[in-house]
Amino acid sequence: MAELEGLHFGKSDFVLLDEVTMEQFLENLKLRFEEGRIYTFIGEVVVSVNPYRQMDIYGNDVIEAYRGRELYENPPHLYAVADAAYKAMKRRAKDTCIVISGESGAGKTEASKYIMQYIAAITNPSQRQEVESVKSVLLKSNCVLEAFGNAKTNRNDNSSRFGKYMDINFNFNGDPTGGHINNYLLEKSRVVQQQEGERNFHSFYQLLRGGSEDLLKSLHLNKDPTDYTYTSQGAVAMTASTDDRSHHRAVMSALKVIGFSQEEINSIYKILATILHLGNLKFENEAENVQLVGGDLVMHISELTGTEVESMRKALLYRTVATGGGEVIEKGHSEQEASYGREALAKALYERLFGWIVGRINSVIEVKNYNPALHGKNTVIGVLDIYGFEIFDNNSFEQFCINYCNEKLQQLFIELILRQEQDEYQREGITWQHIEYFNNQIIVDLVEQPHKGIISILDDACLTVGKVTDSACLDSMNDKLGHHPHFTSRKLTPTDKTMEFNRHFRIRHYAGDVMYSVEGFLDKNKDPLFQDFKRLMFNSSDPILKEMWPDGKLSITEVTKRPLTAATLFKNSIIALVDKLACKEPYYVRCVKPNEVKSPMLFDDARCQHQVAYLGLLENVHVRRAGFAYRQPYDRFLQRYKMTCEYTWPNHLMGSDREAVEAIVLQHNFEGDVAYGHTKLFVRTPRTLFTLEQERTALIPILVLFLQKVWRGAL
Ligand code: AOV
Ligand code: MG
Repeated sequence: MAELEGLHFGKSDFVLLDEVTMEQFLENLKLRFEEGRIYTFIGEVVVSVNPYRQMDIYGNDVIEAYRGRELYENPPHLYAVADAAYKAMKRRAKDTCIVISGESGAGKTEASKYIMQYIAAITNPSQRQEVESVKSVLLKSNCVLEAFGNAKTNRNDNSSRFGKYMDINFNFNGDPTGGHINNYLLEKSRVVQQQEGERNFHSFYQLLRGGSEDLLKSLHLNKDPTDYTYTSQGAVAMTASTDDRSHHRAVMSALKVIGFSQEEINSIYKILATILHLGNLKFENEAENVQLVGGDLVMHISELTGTEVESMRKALLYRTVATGGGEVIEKGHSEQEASYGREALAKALYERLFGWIVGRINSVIEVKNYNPALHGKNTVIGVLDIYGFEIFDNNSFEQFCINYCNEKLQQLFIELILRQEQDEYQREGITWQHIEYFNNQIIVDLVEQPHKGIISILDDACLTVGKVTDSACLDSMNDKLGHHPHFTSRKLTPTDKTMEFNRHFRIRHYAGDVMYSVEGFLDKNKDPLFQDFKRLMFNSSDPILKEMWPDGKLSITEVTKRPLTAATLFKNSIIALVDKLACKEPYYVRCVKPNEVKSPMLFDDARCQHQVAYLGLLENVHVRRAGFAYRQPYDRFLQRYKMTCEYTWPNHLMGSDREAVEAIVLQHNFEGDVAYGHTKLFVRTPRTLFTLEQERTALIPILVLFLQKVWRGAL
């Protein structure tokens, strides 16, 4: 509200738009972006536009300005949302969560870091040592997770290639006592393959560029990333904005602050080096059997993984299989199988390393010895920074999972925003009119429904004995989903020239149509890794590596149960995530990417319009306006506007604040536009508050003069 006076910055809340149309919405967003106002409210939701430049709006003075204030007292900011979530948690002992969404490069991760910094800055005023150390681990964990989970993509030089949900626990004082990180679907295919213009995860380049000579020598590595297949395919080992060397130092120091031992850090680097060497292995066919070219690499790999050279060589070239009769035989790989097996191992090593690092951080920040009887209720703020909706030229299994996740979150958004509104009206005894909105449950069902959904069809195909091809799986989808309004394929719409025969299917997502190429779906879903590798790693002499491979304990004849498929594991984790979020009071940050070229100047209307549409922002404004755009507790309303009414200024003599508020409303003839709740005044149209604000702004100089005269004794 405070920003209402600065009208040339546009409307600080989209509910104040004269008309809720896409044109007006975009015009306001653009105007504010161009004026350097990157945040705008929709009620309690913050819409953020990536400024692509350093803004001087995150300093301690700004933090102080937002601390403990009400949302509408300051201009829109991430800090306002962070403070609202924190206040709800502290004052009302509510678990809250901040959900940050938007497409790749829209600014989610940066927003999550500012939110964490804000929470760290406003807590623990007495500087208690144990709280300070929890805070520093929480903050430092970002640096480590970004090193291992982020990479340069064509969309973002520091793109998170995993989803992150972090719970921060608080004691009754409102100080952080610990936390927990959940990670979702690391894009492990990047370890072995990068597109033109992209890089592998930062960690590899940081090690090569930043590691000391001694360290690199002990790992048998050279400094140059172009020497390694896995760090050179995208042909951009360097990026302008990524200083690998200084990041390496920062990560080393963060690991130490968090509490990783030197031995653990050594193991991490040994695993990274192993992966780089694995990528350089070459296989060659020799008289039917595949052989390894050059012996040194296998020696290095076995040294770094604490395994026998011979066992490593064997695992790379053969697999052990149990026959029906319980007999165990060794079967030589084809060249393709050997190469495939090596890639699967490299990906699994990295994925497990990442999972282990997250687990290790969790073990440090986990709340220990918390006794609610002694310490009061333990409350939580969750922060979700997860990949946004993705539409690429070629969409594969990863995009399918990511977009499904966004469908789930969108549903939660609509449901919670509506539910919250309805709950509040009910609590305050106000009648509420139902709002129509697109319920995307139908798309969620298309993907996740047992027996009928796409994931289930994929799983069935993966479980089928014998060779099932991707296109046979697509046939099965066509049979079962042909009638579904949000699913189509070339076979179902033969005249559609945009789809290649039998390879593509299209889902009509809430955010737009996405065409998926079914190629590789089954393999990525099954995600097979030869048991020989698992056993080998489990038998490593490096206890840390061994710890990452508990499933290697089983011998070949004991492995009977098929592990869950990748899609099902992901589905289960997302369902659990949604359950976690649904029981918390949600706060939202919706990030918009202004252009594709990382420019601080350019507001690309078409791109922004698309994002506003699929983030459901207009719907959000409608929902907010259809009910009552604003609500304020009587005492606060009175405090702010009492100067606009003769019966309430400077003090009222009425029985209650509510009656005094009624007097203000009556004096301005706003009766038709408000409703009186039990504790709050509800205002339907923004214009009402707007008028009051204008009147207040006009009165302030007069009052200031008046007060100055009083002080000087002139009156
Ligand atoms: P993302 O998390 O939404 O993408 P980031 O938070 O990594 O996007 O932001 C991308 C880049 O935009 C950052 O590296 C900054 O250069 C710039 N940026 C974002 N927000 C700000 C800000 N508030 N101030 C200044 N610069 C900013 V992805 O992780 O790719 O979905 O998977
Ligand atoms: Mg990110």
